[in-house]
Amino acid sequence: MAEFTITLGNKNYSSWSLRGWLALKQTGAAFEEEIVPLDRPDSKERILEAGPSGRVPVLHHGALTVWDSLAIGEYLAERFPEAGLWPDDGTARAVARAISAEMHAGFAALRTHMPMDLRGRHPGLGRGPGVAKDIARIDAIWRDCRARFGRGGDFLFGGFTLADAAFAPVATRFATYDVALEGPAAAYRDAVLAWPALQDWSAAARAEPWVIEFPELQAPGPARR
Ligand SMILES: N[C@@H](CCC(=O)N[C@@H](CS)C(=O)NCC(=O)O)C(=O)O
Repeated sequence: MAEFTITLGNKNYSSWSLRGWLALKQTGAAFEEEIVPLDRPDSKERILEAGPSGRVPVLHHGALTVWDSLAIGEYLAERFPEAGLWPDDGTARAVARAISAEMHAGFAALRTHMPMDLRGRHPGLGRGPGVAKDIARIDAIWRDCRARFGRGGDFLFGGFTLADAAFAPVATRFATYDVALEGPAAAYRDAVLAWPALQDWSAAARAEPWVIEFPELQAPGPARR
């Protein structure tokens, strides 16, 4: 049995699960996955068997249970310092934590109106109130980090960090909803989408049988224009 087990929601839909899973994948540790399909009659009960918050992802390490993607990332960063989950440089690390926290606590409009649907393509949809402002702020974060800290690689702080895990489900949404980006922001989105771990996750998402219908993506309305 692997040292770690991570409980996840559907890979097509569960953005927080993707963040926790990318962090664990980046450590190189062996792990097992338990998938609990979301939005089904028994989902809550099954998630509560995995962790006390009733939310996924949940990481199990021996007798320890860690819930919440941010806490999972921090735990793994402590356990695997060689994995570079946070930037080495103190200034870069502070900014990486700030933007990860901003993602964790914010961008409600984008998360509400553009639900993650990895294998779906909904060009032009999802433009609900506040989404354009969220997109502009994310575009600014990506450009700023790439310019100030990105010289050592293709990610926000060069190599892949927890900040990239935090924004990975945003990169997939920008592809799903065909959000126009330019220059360094577009290049960064493409680097995230091409990341082998994200490709692995996406392939698994495409193979999943479960479908969740989002009313916002069905009904005609202003968001479709
Ligand atoms: N702050 C949490 C959010 C976790 C979260 O909202 N997960 C969703 C799936 S993406 C969930 O568990 N939904 C099931 C439910 O609320 O019943 C984290 O970062 O892990």
